[in-house]
Amino acid sequence: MYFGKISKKTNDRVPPNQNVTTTFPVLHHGNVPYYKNLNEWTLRLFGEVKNEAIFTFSELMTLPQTEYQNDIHCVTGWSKLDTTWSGISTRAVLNTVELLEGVEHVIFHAEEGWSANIPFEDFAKETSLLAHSFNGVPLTAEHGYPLRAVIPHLYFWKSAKWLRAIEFSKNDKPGFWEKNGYHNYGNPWKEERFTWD
Ligand SMILES: Nc1nc2c(c(=O)[nH]1)N[C@H]1C(S)=C(S)[C@@H](COP(=O)(O)O)O[C@H]1N2
Ligand SMILES: [Mo]
Repeated sequence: MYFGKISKKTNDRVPPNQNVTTTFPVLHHGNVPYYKNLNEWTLRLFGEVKNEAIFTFSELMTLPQTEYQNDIHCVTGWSKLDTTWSGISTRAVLNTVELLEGVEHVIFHAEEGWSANIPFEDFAKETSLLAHSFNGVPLTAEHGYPLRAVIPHLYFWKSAKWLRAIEFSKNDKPGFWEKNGYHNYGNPWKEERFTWD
């Protein structure tokens, strides 16, 4: 009976047509950047903001740090439960900028011009974060070192690896996968996978 309860609870956590994996697959388009020196890296906040901001990695590390545990769901069909990330909550990031009126969308800009769009509301959700560590150790290059978005309530393609800028916008700007047929929002519970099916 005890195990029955546990597995029911687990099933409630797995969106339709997803399979739980204990591995950690690596998925992306383009090349993995290998930073030798974090002096080469900055994070820019721009768009509908009163003042643009550019953070070095060490400046970001002075912001309040949080550890989050959540489940992630990739559109290709794997889900990974109880992943532990540490970093800066998007709310803490928002405390550093003064937004202009009418911001409704956020666009993550990564290396090589890759991008992903999410509604502002989803960016500001309390479970959304910018992660620098997974399971207590810095991200590997393949998983997004030095900083990636983690937006666990949407399919994992929204969770930009190798994040370099965050744009606040009045208008929506579909990103790399969204322009290539992925759903614009990507709710795993509604199976918002592709626009061609
Ligand atoms: N910069 C960048 N971030 C990206 C991608 C990408 O192609 N480029 N792919 C996304 C996709 S499709 C997935 S499923 C996840 C995979 O993250 P992982 O490799 O850490 O599992 O990263 C997302 N973030
Ligand atoms: Mo993906």
